[in-house]
Amino acid sequence: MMRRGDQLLLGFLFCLFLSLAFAEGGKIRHYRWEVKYEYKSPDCYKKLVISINGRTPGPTIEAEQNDTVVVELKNSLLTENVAIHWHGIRQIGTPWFDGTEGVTQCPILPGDTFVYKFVVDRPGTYLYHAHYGMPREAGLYGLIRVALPPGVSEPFSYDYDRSIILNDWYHKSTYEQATGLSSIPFGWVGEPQSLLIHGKGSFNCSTPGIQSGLCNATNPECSPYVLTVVPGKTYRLRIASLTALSALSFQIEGHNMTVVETDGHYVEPFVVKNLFIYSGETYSVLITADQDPSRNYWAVTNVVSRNSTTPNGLAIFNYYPNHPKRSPPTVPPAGPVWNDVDSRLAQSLAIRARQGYIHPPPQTSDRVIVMLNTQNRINGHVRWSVNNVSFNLPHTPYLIALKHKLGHVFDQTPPPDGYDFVNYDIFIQQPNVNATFSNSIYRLAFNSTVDIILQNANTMNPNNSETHPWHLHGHDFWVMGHGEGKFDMYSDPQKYNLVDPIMKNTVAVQPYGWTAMRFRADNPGVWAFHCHIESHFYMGMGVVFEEGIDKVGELPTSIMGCGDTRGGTFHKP
Ligand SMILES: *[C@@H]1O[C@H](CO)[C@@H](O)[C@H](O)[C@H]1NC(C)=O
Ligand SMILES: *[C@@H]1O[C@H](CO)[C@@H](O)[C@H](O)[C@H]1NC(C)=O
Ligand SMILES: *[C@@H]1O[C@H](CO)[C@@H](O)[C@H](O)[C@H]1NC(C)=O
Ligand SMILES: *[C@@H]1O[C@H](CO)[C@@H](O)[C@H](O)[C@H]1NC(C)=O
Ligand SMILES: *[C@@H]1O[C@H](CO)[C@@H](O)[C@H](O)[C@H]1NC(C)=O
Ligand SMILES: *[C@@H]1O[C@H](CO)[C@@H](O)[C@H](O)[C@H]1NC(C)=O
Ligand SMILES: *[C@@H]1O[C@H](CO)[C@@H](O)[C@H](O)[C@H]1NC(C)=O
Ligand SMILES: *[C@@H]1O[C@H](CO)[C@@H](O)[C@H](O)[C@H]1NC(C)=O
Ligand SMILES: *[C@@H]1O[C@H](CO)[C@@H](O)[C@H](O)[C@H]1NC(C)=O
Ligand SMILES: [Cu+2]
Repeated sequence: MMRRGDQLLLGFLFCLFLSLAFAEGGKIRHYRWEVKYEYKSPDCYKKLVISINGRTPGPTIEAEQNDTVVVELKNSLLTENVAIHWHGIRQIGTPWFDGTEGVTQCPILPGDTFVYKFVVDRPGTYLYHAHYGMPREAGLYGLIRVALPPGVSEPFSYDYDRSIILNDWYHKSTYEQATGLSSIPFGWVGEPQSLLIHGKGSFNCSTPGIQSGLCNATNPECSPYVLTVVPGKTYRLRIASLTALSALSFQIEGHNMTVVETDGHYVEPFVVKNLFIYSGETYSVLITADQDPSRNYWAVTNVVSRNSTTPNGLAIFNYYPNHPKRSPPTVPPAGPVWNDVDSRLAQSLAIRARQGYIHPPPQTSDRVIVMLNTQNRINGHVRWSVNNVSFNLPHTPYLIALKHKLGHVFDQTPPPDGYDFVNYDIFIQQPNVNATFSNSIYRLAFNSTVDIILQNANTMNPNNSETHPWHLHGHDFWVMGHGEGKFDMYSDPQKYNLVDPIMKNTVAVQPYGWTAMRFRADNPGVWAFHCHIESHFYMGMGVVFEEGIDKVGELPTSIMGCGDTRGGTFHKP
């Protein structure tokens, strides 16, 4: 019989062998995660949160380019399903591990373990989060940092690499929120109670009506996040937003920031005092600790684009060796006003690919899909729509349905490629706000070049148009242009940036504006494209693209088990 020590040694040697065997194609990064409910007080108010291995934000995945990430995910949520999306990872060759329940997989049932395995093929800053229902905003999110291989350096230098995730935080459970959104009369989720900087915020416990014992302002869980810096050093700060609703500005009092990366692509550097960041985006900025080192400074995040009641989020930019908890002697800067659309548009227009790292876009496209973003009513429900179609998911995930030719499980009529440009006034409340439900999808010719024009419009409220950050799965796209008002199909394409457009996976469309993007449909699979505002997607603001389904390899059975894939009664193609 083998002694335990020998077994461990053997196991160790085996692991060593595995990592050596895969050394050429990158290392294996193995994570074992347990997802469960826990009481936490991230903003001093105690509520049930969803944690990964006891933490929210969850553990950061650290990998090198071309490594394989393996996440063994155990769902210990008693009654709730889960799935995790690896946001910004294109899943080339593994479309079934995109983690989009209803699109690429069945949900992971309570008690089950699911293994995700995918390659991180590009350096940069990415995210992961729950993509089933609304649990993302209950705390199920984190960062993926992919480093360059040893010996390769970034086109900018810094002394230290740090990261923070920004989030907004609600006290109501996601169940209450989802129920309100799908009820008649409609119950809106309202503005978040606080903003979190890397999982820490500060709700005012003296707010009238707060049940005693639930909120404790001196709980160390909600002491402000501290970013300690050494005077004179330069920091790369990776900033990510996973807000449920809010568009944010982020700034560090008295310090400028140089934007150098977004969504895994190098940006031609530009300096900002505050960074606008939308849900689903990541940025790297460089900050030099070159101010008076005898004091600390505020890091502030505030809501923009909504006339919000949410108080600003605060963290401490701590100059070593000052005490990390020492409050800065100043009043925190208020941040930009919420309705200054011009400044936000200016930042979007300033983002260009870095010289030397430009991926030239195709100069023409094969297909143009204009997507009118509207708020509507269907049978008394408040919904969001694209070209008058409000999206809902079928029971059988599209990837499985398409691969196994289960044509009956979703509507086969394609959704519209545009809207009535001539007669639709984007600036007014519509006389007829009715729209239709559909689970139909866009089928794209494999390897064709597709332009998407996001066209914003007035909501069902007077003089109101909202900001929507759109996120595309399975691809990066070129940001060809942004503009105000109604997109003109004849003149606006002439203003496209065909020279050095940035590539991204998430981009915002501003109130009453348009955003044009281009991508190549060259990643066989089925990919969601949706507004990253949790409640908007829940209310139908999304579409699905299929491309090259015939080139998708055999699907793992682990993604099946729901809808028409139950019990494997269908036949293999
Ligand atoms: C990563 O893998 C791709 C495809 O196999 C290869 O072209 C590239 O050179 C690799 N990069 C690194 C840094 O290993
Ligand atoms: C907290 O709320 C109480 C009651 O509304 C108010 O008096 C107090 O000024 C608030 N504190 C802060 C820091 O906003
Ligand atoms: C609040 O938290 C502090 C620090 O953990 C603790 O000492 C104190 O007893 C708590 N107060 C209440 C009312 O629970
Ligand atoms: C920040 O940048 C602005 C504009 O370039 C400049 O006027 C200001 O002096 C800079 N502030 C610091 C602290 O470097
Ligand atoms: C913003 O909301 C506040 C109330 O929270 C209101 O007083 C103010 O008029 C609003 N501003 C605009 C421009 O709608
Ligand atoms: C909109 O739909 C409702 C049913 O939900 C219907 O009663 C109403 O007539 C429709 N309005 C128009 C203008 O078609
Ligand atoms: C949207 O669809 C509804 C229901 O089919 C229809 O009544 C309405 O006219 C359509 N609106 C637009 C702007 O196409
Ligand atoms: C896709 O299209 C590009 C540009 O036309 C071409 O270079 C490439 O070979 C095509 N790839 C495939 C897999 O067909
Ligand atoms: C909407 O905006 C227009 C133009 O700015 C203004 O004339 C009108 O009074 C506003 N209406 C409302 C309901 O705020
Ligand atoms: Cu939206």
